[in-house]
Amino acid sequence: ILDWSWPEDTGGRKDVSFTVLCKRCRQGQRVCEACRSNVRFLPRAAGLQNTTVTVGDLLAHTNYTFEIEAQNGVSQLAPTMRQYAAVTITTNQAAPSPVTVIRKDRTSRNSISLSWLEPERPNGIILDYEVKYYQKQEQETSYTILRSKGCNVTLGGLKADTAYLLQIRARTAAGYGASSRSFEFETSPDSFSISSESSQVVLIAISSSVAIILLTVLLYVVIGRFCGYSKSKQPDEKRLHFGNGHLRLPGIRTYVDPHTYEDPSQAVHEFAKELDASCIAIDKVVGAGEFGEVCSGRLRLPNKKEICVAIKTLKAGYTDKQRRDFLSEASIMGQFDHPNIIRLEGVVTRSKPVMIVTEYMENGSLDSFLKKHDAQFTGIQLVGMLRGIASGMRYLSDMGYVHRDLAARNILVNSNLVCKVSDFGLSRVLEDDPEAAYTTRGGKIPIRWTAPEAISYRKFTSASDAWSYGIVLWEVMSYGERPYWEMSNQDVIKAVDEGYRLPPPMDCPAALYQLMLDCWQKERNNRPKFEQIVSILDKLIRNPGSLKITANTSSRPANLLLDRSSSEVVPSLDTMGDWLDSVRTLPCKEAFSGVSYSSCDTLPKTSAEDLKKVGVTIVGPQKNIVSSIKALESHSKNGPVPV
Ligand code: ACK
Repeated sequence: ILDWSWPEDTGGRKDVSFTVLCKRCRQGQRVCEACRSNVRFLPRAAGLQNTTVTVGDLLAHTNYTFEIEAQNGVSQLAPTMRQYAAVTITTNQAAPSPVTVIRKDRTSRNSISLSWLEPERPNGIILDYEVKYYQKQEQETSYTILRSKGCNVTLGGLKADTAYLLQIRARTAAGYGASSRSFEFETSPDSFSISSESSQVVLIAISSSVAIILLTVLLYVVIGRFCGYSKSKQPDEKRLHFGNGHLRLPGIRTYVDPHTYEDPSQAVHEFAKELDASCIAIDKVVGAGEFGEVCSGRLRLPNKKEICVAIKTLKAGYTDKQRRDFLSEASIMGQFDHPNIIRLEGVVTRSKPVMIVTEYMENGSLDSFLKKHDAQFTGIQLVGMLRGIASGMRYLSDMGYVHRDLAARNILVNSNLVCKVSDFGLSRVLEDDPEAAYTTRGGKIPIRWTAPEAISYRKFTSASDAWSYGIVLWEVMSYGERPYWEMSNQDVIKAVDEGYRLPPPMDCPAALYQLMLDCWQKERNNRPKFEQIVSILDKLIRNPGSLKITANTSSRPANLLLDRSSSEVVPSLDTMGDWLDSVRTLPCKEAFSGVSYSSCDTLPKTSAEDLKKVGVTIVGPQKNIVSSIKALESHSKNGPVPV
């Protein structure tokens, strides 16, 4: 959306209009070309009466220059050069299109070499490719993932004479593109056969090798015991999966719990880079964390460009446990590499204060960001943010990491509206969260965001993260409203257990409300997986018209929450009465019938006390009632809506 100001001098005429010229500028080229005709201008590109235009159908990750020229009836006669204001922008990266061409370069009994062509539309800088493969007969129940920076890979350790299926997808900063179609290949047959004469020799050779290996293992174990050497298995397993410059992920569990290390500070150095404090400049304090201040600043590494960073500090006087817990977040974060997960730059542990340095997110946490920009985003923008969060969560669940504290306050937003999951930790996550409350079983849990099975018997899984995602969805669509408003934690637990669910936020698209209800299924196996959530949101983004059907509930007895079993997402309501019925603010509606008010603008100024005097009790947020009356008024040709 381009906006500009009126020219300082209209030439003394009233017939001023504006023309927008679009140019596409390729990287490194000085001359730009006119944009293709498929770039759309709303309302149009020429003869604009207002000082704004919406430009659509631009390509991702492309430089555009827009020249805006004011003209009046005599502009053609002016001898001077064209005068215009210009703005150059680069569109954000998007997910790449699928890889379509895959070539088999070489096969052997237990390996295959492949290469492929870059996707037709990279839509950004390709960070890497994910190659997923599995034995055809195992039907994807167990698969291996390899990451490759280039367009070729060699898969080793395969079974001879076996059919495999393989898919490749590319990744840009905006996330993964769709996977390629399945590519089938077979390894060569096992030709290892020996004659009976030579078999004895081979058998002896094999037996001696086995004996040597066994002896070595025995020695290793004995020496290990003597030296008091013992270490968790998992980190070693993980290290084994690195090879040929690729991160190899067998199956899906690759997250390593730093608590499996006997010495957690070893885990930090395994997963996080130690930074020299002299490379960090602290600018200002931006917030407070459980362990100390959160600051913004800059990080300049040798031979690298300076970047903005957030710096979490550990306050002086900490205990050993506090230091361990503080740094466990870095050990976890350092294992992730995804555009929707906050990126760890490194840690400072060898000097004081101890620090965790991450990328800087200009717009801070999502809950306060949404409250600050109430009703200012389009549906597509909100779904874009939600898609990012779901994509980050899909990555975490693929890694076998359960977040346990997914909430809008733990999502950070950067200047491009990209949302990233943050706040990692183990026990710390919940200790740190002011929303977390002690349950009867002694655990500390953010009740409003947590699935019933996690509250009652601490069953935290990716399915309980999906429940929390449903709550984040509700928070986003209601611009940072507090889930269940001021109900007490005990009442929330009881209501949810009885089958009640949050109602749709005002103007919430039906498809998104349905997704929330699906995430809040009591039976955790019926909740959507993050993979499915991402694909549902992608479909909505591709078909923005689907967001126009909004969800409201059918008339039912007055109750703040919705019963999941009988909730039906029905199309939007047209009249004020319908809407008030739908949110079941019946006393409010009746009272309003007796109170004349000239415009909804007076309503926010009416205090809850005054409303009480005329018998009105506001259930749910007054803000929502006011904004919906405003919305109805703006649609009504006759001004204020009579109530
Ligand atoms: O809403 P905020 O401004 O965003 O206030 C909180 C505060 O620190 C305490 O957590 C802000 N914060 C945390 N991490 C980052 C980051 N990586 N970039 C910018 N702000 C951050 C958060």
